[in-house]
Amino acid sequence: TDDTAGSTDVRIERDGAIATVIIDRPKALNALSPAVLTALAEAFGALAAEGAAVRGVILVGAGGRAFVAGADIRELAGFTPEQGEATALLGHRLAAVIEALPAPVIACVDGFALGGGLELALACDFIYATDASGFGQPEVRLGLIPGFGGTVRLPRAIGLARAKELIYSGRRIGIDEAVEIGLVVRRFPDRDALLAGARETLGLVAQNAAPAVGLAKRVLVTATGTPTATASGLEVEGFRDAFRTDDMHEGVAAFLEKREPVFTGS
Ligand code: CO8
Repeated sequence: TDDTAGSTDVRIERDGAIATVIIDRPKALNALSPAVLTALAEAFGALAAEGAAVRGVILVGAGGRAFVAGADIRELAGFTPEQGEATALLGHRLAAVIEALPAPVIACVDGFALGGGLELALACDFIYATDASGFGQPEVRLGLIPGFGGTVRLPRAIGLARAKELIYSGRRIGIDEAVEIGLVVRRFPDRDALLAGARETLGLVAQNAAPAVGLAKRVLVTATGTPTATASGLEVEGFRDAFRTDDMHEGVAAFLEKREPVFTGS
């Protein structure tokens, strides 16, 4: 494992082609200050710059009590409307960077994922979580609304009616309900099992053709929420682009020759 020092609140650990981005601000339950949002965008930007050398990313909170307990309420308290807007834009920009990364990003939730924390998890490709997790969009309890994709990605993840019920009530749900409604795709008994499970999945991803995984993510991210004809067009373009890659020709040749493919990531 190669540790790369980043900012004090966000750091990247590397294990070969798998990167782990750690939000390490446990005293505030990893709350997203503007500095943390900026550091996260820089971390994901640095991983994107590595291209096919990064095959998967795990996003996790340090401290064992929270993934992220939301925006930093202490900082929000004194904001003007314009500062609120700027912070929401920072969050949306971060989500765009995560979605633009060709490698899959798994949000590994162990503890609270609330408000902006749940929105951050929703900007990842999917969520794995431990039995000790709790989820919610409690913004209306503070007189706020979700500002970092909650009204956009939560309905896409769990359906409009369920998202409305969670956002209007501000209630917190546990792991049983989170799995039942499809917010969490896999549950684990504890943090070690959670991280091992995420690494195992990303290990499978890393065996596949990197350009194909990247194209699949591009289509899934950009097509979601668009009309059927638009989404289908995006899929056709992605399918076409796969034929431009060496790995596609290697993958089909290997199948026909009954051997294992040797992918190069190009
Ligand atoms: N911001 C700042 N500090 C926080 C936050 C937060 N969101 N959450 C917890 N903390 C701090 C507490 O103030 C406390 O600090 P201290 O020890 O100095 O008093 C410490 O973390 C531990 O917290 P608690 O003592 O409250 O721990 P409990 O176990 O009693 O409760 C909870 C844990 C339930 C998670 C509770 O802390 C809580 O409800 N936190 C706030 C959750 C919340 O409302 N989040 C939504 C915030 S609004 C939002 O996210 C808007 C999204 C728009 C984003 C725009 C771009 C980012």
